Amino acid sequence: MTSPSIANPLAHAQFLTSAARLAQLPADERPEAAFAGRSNAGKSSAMNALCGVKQLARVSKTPGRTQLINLFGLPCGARLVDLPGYGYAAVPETLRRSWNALVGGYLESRVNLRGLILVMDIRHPLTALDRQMLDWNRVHARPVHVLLSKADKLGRGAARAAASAVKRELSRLDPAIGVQVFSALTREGVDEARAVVARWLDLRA
Ligand SMILES: Nc1nc2c(ncn2[C@@H]2O[C@H](COP(=O)(O)OP(=O)(O)OP(=O)(O)O)[C@@H](O)[C@H]2O)c(=O)[nH]1
Ligand SMILES: [Mg+2]
Repeated sequence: MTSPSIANPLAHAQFLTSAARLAQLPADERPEAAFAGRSNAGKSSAMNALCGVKQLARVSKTPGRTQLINLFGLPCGARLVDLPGYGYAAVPETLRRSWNALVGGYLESRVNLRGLILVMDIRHPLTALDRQMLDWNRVHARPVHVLLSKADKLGRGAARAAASAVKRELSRLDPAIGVQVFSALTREGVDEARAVVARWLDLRA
């Protein structure tokens, strides 16, 4: 349960900078938690919900428009990272390749990345590219937590069944991967997801 007396450890996040290339990222000495997922899966909405602001990360109705790594800073110096989405069919090959270099490079090289929130539309989980993200991430065996977003689009029973199926499937890959139902719209699962990120970043409310 959310209590107004409990402060949000992810409050007061502010836009820091965008990077189109790895070289444009800020020095990697501060802890970061990254949000990844298919275009339109609800990454920006999830980040906004966790931070408790409406428009921190831009929410787009046009899939695939966010092609940059967007970084947000918390007052303590830790950062939240909105990674560009993937899997949008109309993206040309050159763009696909630059996305590979940017996101793959970030996941493989970023030593201060403490954990990866992988956002999947609960109606279309575990795409081939979601699995590729998990593969890239496995290089450093970083914690992964899956948000099955837009749960409000399904009934409760169907959402629970979808979550169990994804859990079962992922536990074969790595039993440590967290999986939860999430909705930025109804705020279902916001507290649980926020607690995971706060733990990764050593934040206290
Ligand atoms: N019903 C419902 N719609 C949602 C939810 N989360 C996001 N959306 C909608 O889904 C669309 C995409 O949301 P974004 O948060 O922009 O998705 P994204 O993954 O950041 O998309 P890109 O940055 O383009 O990759 C928007 O129209 C949102 O309003 C949710 O929990 N429930
Ligand atoms: Mg986005």
